[in-house]
Amino acid sequence: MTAKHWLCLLLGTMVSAAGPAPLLAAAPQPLKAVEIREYEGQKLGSVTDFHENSIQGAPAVDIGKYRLLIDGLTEKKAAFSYGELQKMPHTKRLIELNCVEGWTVKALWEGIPLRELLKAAPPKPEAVTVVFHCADGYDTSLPLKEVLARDLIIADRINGLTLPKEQGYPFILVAQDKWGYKWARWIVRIELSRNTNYRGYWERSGYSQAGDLDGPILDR
Ligand SMILES: Nc1nc2c(c(=O)[nH]1)N[C@H]1C(S)=C(S)[C@@H](COP(=O)(O)O)O[C@H]1N2
Ligand SMILES: [Mo]
Repeated sequence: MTAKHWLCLLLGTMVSAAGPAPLLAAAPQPLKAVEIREYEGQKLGSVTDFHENSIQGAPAVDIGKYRLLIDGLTEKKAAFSYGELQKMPHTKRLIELNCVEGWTVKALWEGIPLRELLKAAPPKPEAVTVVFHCADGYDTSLPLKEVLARDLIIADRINGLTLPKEQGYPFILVAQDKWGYKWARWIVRIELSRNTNYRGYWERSGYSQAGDLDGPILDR
Protein backbone atom coordinates (compact mmCIF):
# COMPACT_ATOMS: atom_id res chain seq x y z
CA MET A 1 0.00 0.00 0.00
CA THR A 2 1.38 3.42 -0.98
CA ALA A 3 1.41 6.49 1.21
CA LYS A 4 -1.39 7.91 -0.95
CA HIS A 5 -3.58 4.89 -0.22
CA TRP A 6 -2.90 5.25 3.51
CA LEU A 7 -3.95 8.88 3.33
CA CYS A 8 -7.20 7.97 1.55
CA LEU A 9 -7.93 5.35 4.16
CA LEU A 10 -7.20 7.77 6.97
CA LEU A 11 -9.36 10.56 5.48
CA GLY A 12 -12.09 8.01 4.83
CA THR A 13 -12.25 7.05 8.50
CA MET A 14 -12.26 10.70 9.51
CA VAL A 15 -15.21 11.45 7.24
CA SER A 16 -17.19 8.43 8.43
CA ALA A 17 -16.38 9.24 12.04
CA ALA A 18 -17.89 12.69 11.52
CA GLY A 19 -21.03 11.00 10.20
CA PRO A 20 -22.81 11.69 6.91
CA ALA A 21 -23.30 15.28 5.88
CA PRO A 22 -26.69 16.50 7.16
CA LEU A 23 -29.27 16.70 4.38
CA LEU A 24 -30.67 19.95 5.71
CA ALA A 25 -27.59 22.14 5.95
CA ALA A 26 -27.72 25.41 7.88
CA ALA A 27 -29.29 28.33 5.98
CA PRO A 28 -26.89 29.46 3.25
CA GLN A 29 -24.70 32.39 4.28
CA PRO A 30 -25.08 35.50 2.10
CA LEU A 31 -22.15 35.73 -0.29
CA LYS A 32 -19.55 38.24 0.76
CA ALA A 33 -19.44 41.21 -1.65
CA VAL A 34 -16.44 41.01 -3.93
CA GLU A 35 -14.77 44.09 -5.31
CA ILE A 36 -14.81 44.49 -9.12
CA ARG A 37 -11.24 44.98 -10.42
CA GLU A 38 -11.87 45.13 -14.15
CA TYR A 39 -14.62 46.92 -16.10
CA GLU A 40 -15.19 46.98 -19.86
CA GLY A 41 -11.65 45.75 -20.45
CA GLN A 42 -10.06 48.33 -18.15
CA LYS A 43 -8.15 47.49 -14.97
CA LEU A 44 -9.55 49.23 -11.89
CA GLY A 45 -7.75 50.40 -8.80
CA SER A 46 -8.82 49.03 -5.44
CA VAL A 47 -10.48 50.53 -2.39
CA THR A 48 -7.19 49.69 -0.66
CA ASP A 49 -5.23 52.00 -3.02
CA PHE A 50 -6.44 55.21 -1.35
CA HIS A 51 -4.02 57.03 0.93
CA GLU A 52 -6.15 58.00 3.90
CA ASN A 53 -5.18 61.62 4.50
CA SER A 54 -8.45 63.29 5.43
CA ILE A 55 -8.37 66.28 7.75
CA GLN A 56 -9.74 64.40 10.78
CA GLY A 57 -9.97 60.72 9.87
CA ALA A 58 -13.19 59.03 8.78
CA PRO A 59 -16.16 60.28 10.83
CA ALA A 60 -18.72 57.74 12.05
CA VAL A 61 -22.03 58.40 10.32
CA ASP A 62 -25.19 57.08 12.03
CA ILE A 63 -27.02 55.93 8.89
CA GLY A 64 -30.40 55.76 10.67
CA LYS A 65 -30.17 59.46 11.49
CA TYR A 66 -28.37 60.44 8.29
CA ARG A 67 -30.04 63.13 6.16
CA LEU A 68 -28.63 64.69 3.03
CA LEU A 69 -29.76 68.30 3.15
CA ILE A 70 -30.02 70.51 0.07
CA ASP A 71 -30.54 74.16 0.93
CA GLY A 72 -29.32 77.72 0.45
CA LEU A 73 -30.51 79.45 -2.71
CA THR A 74 -33.09 76.84 -3.68
CA GLU A 75 -36.78 77.25 -4.43
CA LYS A 76 -37.37 74.82 -1.55
CA LYS A 77 -35.22 72.77 0.79
CA ALA A 78 -34.88 69.01 0.49
CA ALA A 79 -33.70 66.37 2.94
CA PHE A 80 -33.20 62.72 2.01
CA SER A 81 -32.67 59.69 4.20
CA TYR A 82 -30.18 57.03 3.08
CA GLY A 83 -33.09 54.71 2.25
CA GLU A 84 -34.73 57.33 0.06
CA LEU A 85 -31.47 57.97 -1.75
CA GLN A 86 -31.01 54.26 -2.44
CA LYS A 87 -34.26 54.29 -4.40
CA MET A 88 -33.23 57.16 -6.66
CA PRO A 89 -31.88 56.50 -10.17
CA HIS A 90 -28.21 55.49 -10.11
CA THR A 91 -25.64 55.68 -12.86
CA LYS A 92 -22.11 54.26 -13.29
CA ARG A 93 -18.92 56.18 -14.07
CA LEU A 94 -15.39 54.92 -14.65
CA ILE A 95 -13.30 57.82 -13.35
CA GLU A 96 -9.83 58.34 -11.88
CA LEU A 97 -9.28 60.24 -8.65
CA ASN A 98 -6.01 62.21 -8.68
CA CYS A 99 -4.67 63.55 -5.39
CA VAL A 100 -2.30 66.52 -5.54
CA GLU A 101 0.12 64.29 -3.57
CA GLY A 102 0.68 62.32 -6.77
CA TRP A 103 -1.28 59.09 -6.39
CA THR A 104 -4.31 58.08 -8.45
CA VAL A 105 -7.08 55.48 -8.21
CA LYS A 106 -9.27 54.59 -11.17
CA ALA A 107 -12.56 53.13 -9.99
CA LEU A 108 -16.08 52.31 -11.07
CA TRP A 109 -18.27 54.75 -9.19
CA GLU A 110 -22.02 54.33 -8.93
CA GLY A 111 -24.37 56.98 -7.65
CA ILE A 112 -27.03 59.62 -8.11
CA PRO A 113 -26.68 62.51 -10.57
CA LEU A 114 -26.82 65.84 -8.75
CA ARG A 115 -29.12 66.99 -11.53
CA GLU A 116 -31.60 64.39 -10.23
CA LEU A 117 -31.26 65.53 -6.59
CA LEU A 118 -31.71 69.18 -7.57
CA LYS A 119 -35.14 68.40 -9.01
CA ALA A 120 -36.32 68.27 -5.39
CA ALA A 121 -34.58 71.55 -4.52
CA PRO A 122 -34.40 73.62 -7.71
CA PRO A 123 -31.64 76.27 -7.59
CA LYS A 124 -32.84 79.87 -7.69
CA PRO A 125 -31.67 81.84 -10.75
CA GLU A 126 -29.01 83.65 -8.67
CA ALA A 127 -27.40 80.39 -7.45
CA VAL A 128 -24.03 79.88 -9.17
CA THR A 129 -21.96 77.86 -6.68
CA VAL A 130 -22.54 74.44 -5.14
CA VAL A 131 -20.93 74.04 -1.72
CA PHE A 132 -20.43 70.52 -0.34
CA HIS A 133 -20.38 70.27 3.46
CA CYS A 134 -19.08 67.08 5.05
CA ALA A 135 -19.55 65.23 8.33
CA ASP A 136 -15.90 65.87 9.31
CA GLY A 137 -16.25 69.65 8.90
CA TYR A 138 -14.59 69.61 5.47
CA ASP A 139 -16.04 71.70 2.67
CA THR A 140 -15.35 72.39 -0.98
CA SER A 141 -17.25 73.91 -3.88
CA LEU A 142 -17.82 73.80 -7.62
CA PRO A 143 -19.62 76.08 -10.06
CA LEU A 144 -23.23 74.94 -10.57
CA LYS A 145 -22.70 75.22 -14.34
CA GLU A 146 -19.87 72.63 -14.21
CA VAL A 147 -21.81 70.30 -11.92
CA LEU A 148 -24.64 70.23 -14.46
CA ALA A 149 -22.47 70.22 -17.61
CA ARG A 150 -20.43 67.24 -16.33
CA ASP A 151 -23.57 65.62 -14.94
CA LEU A 152 -21.64 64.90 -11.72
CA ILE A 153 -22.81 62.16 -9.36
CA ILE A 154 -22.53 61.54 -5.65
CA ALA A 155 -21.50 57.90 -5.31
CA ASP A 156 -22.61 55.39 -2.71
CA ARG A 157 -20.85 52.47 -4.42
CA ILE A 158 -17.29 51.88 -5.61
CA ASN A 159 -16.19 48.88 -7.70
CA GLY A 160 -19.48 47.15 -6.94
CA LEU A 161 -19.18 47.59 -3.16
CA THR A 162 -21.05 49.86 -0.78
CA LEU A 163 -18.73 52.85 -0.37
CA PRO A 164 -16.45 51.94 2.57
CA LYS A 165 -16.32 54.23 5.59
CA GLU A 166 -12.81 55.46 4.72
CA GLN A 167 -13.84 56.42 1.19
CA GLY A 168 -16.71 58.61 2.31
CA TYR A 169 -19.67 56.46 3.36
CA PRO A 170 -22.43 57.22 2.71
CA PHE A 171 -21.60 59.58 -0.23
CA ILE A 172 -18.60 60.95 -2.10
CA LEU A 173 -18.75 63.56 -4.85
CA VAL A 174 -17.25 62.05 -8.00
CA ALA A 175 -15.65 65.28 -9.18
CA GLN A 176 -14.66 64.30 -12.69
CA ASP A 177 -11.71 66.32 -14.14
CA LYS A 178 -11.02 67.87 -10.73
CA TRP A 179 -8.23 67.35 -8.17
CA GLY A 180 -8.93 64.91 -5.33
CA TYR A 181 -9.66 67.66 -2.81
CA LYS A 182 -12.83 68.48 -4.80
CA TRP A 183 -14.09 64.91 -4.16
CA ALA A 184 -16.06 65.77 -0.99
CA ARG A 185 -16.52 62.66 1.16
CA TRP A 186 -19.09 62.02 3.92
CA ILE A 187 -21.36 64.64 2.32
CA VAL A 188 -24.16 65.81 4.62
CA ARG A 189 -25.21 69.08 3.05
CA ILE A 190 -25.30 70.56 -0.44
CA GLU A 191 -25.66 74.33 -0.31
CA LEU A 192 -26.51 76.53 -3.28
CA SER A 193 -24.83 79.91 -3.09
CA ARG A 194 -24.35 83.12 -5.04
CA ASN A 195 -20.74 83.42 -3.83
CA THR A 196 -18.42 82.97 -6.83
CA ASN A 197 -15.37 83.24 -4.54
CA TYR A 198 -16.29 80.54 -2.03
CA ARG A 199 -13.16 78.80 -0.76
CA GLY A 200 -13.37 75.42 0.92
CA TYR A 201 -10.90 73.82 3.35
CA TRP A 202 -7.94 73.30 1.00
CA GLU A 203 -8.82 76.26 -1.20
CA ARG A 204 -8.50 78.52 1.86
CA SER A 205 -4.86 77.47 2.15
CA GLY A 206 -4.14 78.32 -1.47
CA TYR A 207 -5.22 75.33 -3.54
CA SER A 208 -6.88 76.28 -6.80
CA GLN A 209 -10.54 77.22 -6.45
CA ALA A 210 -11.25 75.79 -9.91
CA GLY A 211 -9.35 72.60 -9.03
CA ASP A 212 -9.05 71.56 -12.68
CA LEU A 213 -6.73 68.58 -13.29
CA ASP A 214 -5.35 70.37 -16.34
CA GLY A 215 -4.99 73.72 -14.54
CA PRO A 216 -2.67 75.09 -11.84
CA ILE A 217 -2.69 73.36 -8.42
CA LEU A 218 -2.30 76.60 -6.50
CA ASP A 219 -3.99 79.99 -6.88
CA ARG A 220 -1.03 81.88 -5.48
N1 LIG B 1 -14.84 65.24 3.96
C1 LIG B 1 -13.64 65.17 3.38
N2 LIG B 1 -13.57 64.91 2.07
C2 LIG B 1 -12.36 64.84 1.44
C3 LIG B 1 -11.15 65.03 2.17
C4 LIG B 1 -11.27 65.29 3.57
O1 LIG B 1 -10.28 65.47 4.30
N3 LIG B 1 -12.53 65.34 4.14
N4 LIG B 1 -9.95 64.94 1.52
C5 LIG B 1 -9.96 65.14 0.04
C6 LIG B 1 -8.72 64.73 -0.62
S1 LIG B 1 -7.37 65.76 -0.41
C7 LIG B 1 -8.64 63.64 -1.45
S2 LIG B 1 -7.27 63.30 -2.37
C8 LIG B 1 -9.79 62.70 -1.58
C9 LIG B 1 -9.37 61.26 -1.33
O2 LIG B 1 -8.82 61.26 -0.05
P1 LIG B 1 -8.21 59.96 0.65
O3 LIG B 1 -6.94 59.75 0.01
O4 LIG B 1 -8.00 60.36 2.09
O5 LIG B 1 -9.12 58.82 0.43
O6 LIG B 1 -10.83 63.03 -0.67
C10 LIG B 1 -11.12 64.40 -0.61
N5 LIG B 1 -12.33 64.58 0.13
MO1 LIG C 1 -5.77 64.97 -1.85
